Amino acid sequence: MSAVTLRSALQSQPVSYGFWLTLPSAAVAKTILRRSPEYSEGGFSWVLIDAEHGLINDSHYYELTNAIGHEGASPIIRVPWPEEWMIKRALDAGAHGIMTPMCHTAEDAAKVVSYCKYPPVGVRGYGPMFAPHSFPGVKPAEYDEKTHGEVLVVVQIESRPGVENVEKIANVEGLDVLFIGPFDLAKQMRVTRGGEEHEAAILRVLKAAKSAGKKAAIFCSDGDDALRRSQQGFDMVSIITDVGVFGDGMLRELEKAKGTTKAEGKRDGY
Ligand code: 3PY
Ligand code: MG
Repeated sequence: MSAVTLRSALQSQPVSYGFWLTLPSAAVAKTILRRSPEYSEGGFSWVLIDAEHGLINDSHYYELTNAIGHEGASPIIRVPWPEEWMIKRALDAGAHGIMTPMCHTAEDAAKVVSYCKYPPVGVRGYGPMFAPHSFPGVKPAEYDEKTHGEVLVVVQIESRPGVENVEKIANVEGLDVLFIGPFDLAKQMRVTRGGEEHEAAILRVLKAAKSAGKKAAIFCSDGDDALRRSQQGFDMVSIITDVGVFGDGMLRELEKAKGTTKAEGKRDGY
């Protein structure tokens, strides 16, 4: 079994469930994970620490990766941009995997793989003083020898060139997961989210990932959306964001308190 929880989950579970952390709060992540079953019993195997659009920066990484790693899930950091130095800082702070936005070409993907791996495979700079701490039971030498090579490399397909080049991207060695950002995908392609072209692009990415033996993942607005995507064959789905739950949950209870419970419509946002 890999020290990277999500890698084990992707190998052993039909679907790997995760959620989006946009607040820099270990307490929020732990509260959710403590209440959930183990991933092998249907719980979460990963948490996306969102340093692209969330209120999270690299001074939060160490505490968040440790909190999540020790609750039995993999902390995956979405860095703001596919920059070498950003990826290095996220891995050194203890990320079990890296997600990068806006992968347009196979060259983009190959660079991300290279930034995630030590030489001779890649170019990652050396200095993992703190990286092993978020992997329960992993000793420093074990991180160097094995675990670093198992960190997950995830790129987001969320642009027209990304879709047009997706078969080549999917074949990049060392890349583990193609992750669709449906919101950017629609905006960048200038098509309607949920419309025919958008769905066709999503299915093309799914097919390319599967044909290349890679995992396919997608951001979902809620559990219904996540169920539909997993039934389509996605291996990894996020079910909602932390703030999505807080906002919707508070409103639902307020409506109940006022005796004005409304029928809930489809959730359609972040
Ligand atoms: C998108 O939908 O663009 C995403 O990146 C999901 O967070
Ligand atoms: Mg996006």
